[in-house]
Formats: sequence, structure tokens, C-alpha cells
Amino acid sequence: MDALKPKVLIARRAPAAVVEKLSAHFDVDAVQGDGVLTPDELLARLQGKAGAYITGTERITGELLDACPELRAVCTMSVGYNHIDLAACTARRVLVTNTPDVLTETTADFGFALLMATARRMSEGERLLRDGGWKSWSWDFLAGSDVYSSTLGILGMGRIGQAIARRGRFGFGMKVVYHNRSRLPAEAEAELGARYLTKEELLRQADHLVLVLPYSAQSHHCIAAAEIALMKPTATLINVARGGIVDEDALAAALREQRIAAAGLDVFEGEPRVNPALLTLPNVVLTPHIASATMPTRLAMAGLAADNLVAALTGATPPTSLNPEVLPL
Ligand code: 8YV
Repeated sequence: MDALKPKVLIARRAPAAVVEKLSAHFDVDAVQGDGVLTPDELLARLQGKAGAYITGTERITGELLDACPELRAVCTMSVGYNHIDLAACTARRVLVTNTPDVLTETTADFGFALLMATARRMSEGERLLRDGGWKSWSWDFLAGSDVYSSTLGILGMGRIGQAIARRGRFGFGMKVVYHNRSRLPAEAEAELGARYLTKEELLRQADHLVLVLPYSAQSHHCIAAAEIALMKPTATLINVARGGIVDEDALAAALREQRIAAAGLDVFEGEPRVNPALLTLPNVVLTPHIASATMPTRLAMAGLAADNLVAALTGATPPTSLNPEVLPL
């Protein structure tokens, strides 16, 4: 304990280097173990804290902020910040940071890997082999869909979307089409060879549709029954963004009736719970929210979140603030 140092909470088990770095500046209360604090536990642990080092599992609401008036900075080790009420933070002069850029390429690698695994039925094939179901060969045995030279659709053309587009265009000769809230500048479209479409046209044209858009009230269930109905029966749907973007019941029904060919999902509406309807389907590849999970990337994310917190509470400019209008302490 150091009465002079500001107090901060590390809300999840973090790399030793992060605890060390933060301990050099702050009086650190570090949660041990991998359990997630309940909202009440989080509120209790945040009492008297000036800073919170969190991940995507801790919800920061206006109500919580009102109950933690000393809180000045919330730094999340994630690029997504749908778990933080940014407007409520800004209104209360609480600085908020996230961890963009450092995970872009790693997440794009995984998005593409999930696309490949889904289109080429890799999980289905492995399950069949392990279960002793590989007895012979037939011309259409586990025949999937082509990735090379097909049409890659990207919904949400931010940093990660563009990194996936590059993989598709330059690595696999794919035609890239996209939809985004705002259209990319002409030079960026030319560099990626990407064509802007309406959301409806994107759904109609994509052979493989990758979801990489931020989650918000506006994007909640933006892929539901009506949208899936526009997709090709041979199409695959890949989600590496947030589970709530897809209506999972509608998706499960479409996969069951083979109205689309397959889906690859790294994110789910009720994580870590997975909709039971998805678990029984052969034509869906399911992974436990690991798109950014390489050791170098996770360490980079953790380090950036720590740098942000140090800056926010020591009067420096945090590298990746989400509300730069809130000045550091
Ligand atoms: C993280 C993510 O694994 O950065 C994000 O937004 O979804 C993932 O990279 C997770 O949210 C950890 O906080």
C-alpha cells in the first residue's frame, strides 16, 4: 500500500509485466484467477480506485460510474468497447481507452483461417475421422466450396476488415465487395480492389461473408432471417466481431435447412454459453473467441492497455484514447 499513489484495479488476471508496470506508478489491486467479477463485485472492488484495467467481460455503465465517483480512467484490453458506455464516461470526465492496431493482423489471420476451415469443412472432416467415420472415398466426400477466386464479402470495412480484404485479394485472388457505414476513399478502394455495395447487394453477391463491424444498438441482429434469406444457398457466413450482430436462432434454422452452406463463429450472443441449436449442427465451425489469441498479440494488447492507464493518470496523452476530449489527470 502506498497512500500517495493513485489506486487502480486490474479486473482480470494479467501478464506479470503489466502488474509490474502498473505497480511502479500505482497502488494496484489485482484480481487473481480467471473468474469474471460479477457487477456487484466489480463495483465493490472499484471503490476508491482512480483507474480500471479491464477486458471485454467487465461492463462499465453510468450507474457503476455514479457509484465509483473517484474513477477517472477505464482502460480496456480489447479493441471492441461495446461493454463500456462511452457517452456516460465522457459525460463524467472518465477517460476511456482501447487497444486498436496491435491485434489487426492477428485477428485478420484468424478470420481468414475460420473462413477456410468453414468453406473446406475441416472441423466436420476431423470430427468424422476421429469418430471412425472415414471408411471410403466418394466423389463428393466432404466437398465444400472454393475460396480461391470466389467473392469475398466484408461487412464492416475498418482496420480488420481491410486486413482480411488484403488476404483475400492478394493471397487468394478473390473479388472483394464490402459494405460499411461510410464508404472508403477511392484510393483505399483501389488499393484493396474492393467494390462498395449496399448491404442487400453484398448479401446477394458474397460467396463468403465476413462480419467485422463494431457491435452497438444499431448493429444488434443486423444479420437475421431476412438478411440470411438474401444470401446464396452455397454461401458461408463468418463472424469474428461480436455475437449479438447475428440472430443465432435464425442462423441455426438456416444452417439446419441448408439455406446457406455453413458458418464459422468465433463470437456468441451469450458467451461463454453457446446456443445449443448451433452445437448440434455439422455445418458450423465454433471457436471460443480466440481471434486475437496469439502470445505476441495478447502481450501487445495487455501492454498497450497498461501504457494507456499510466498515461491517463500521470498527465500524459494516452496512445489510444476513445474520448480525447477528456484530458488525462
Ligand atoms: C479479446 C476482442 O479477446 O479486442 C477485442 O475486442 O474481442 C478480443 O480481442 C477480448 O475482448 C479481450 O478483452
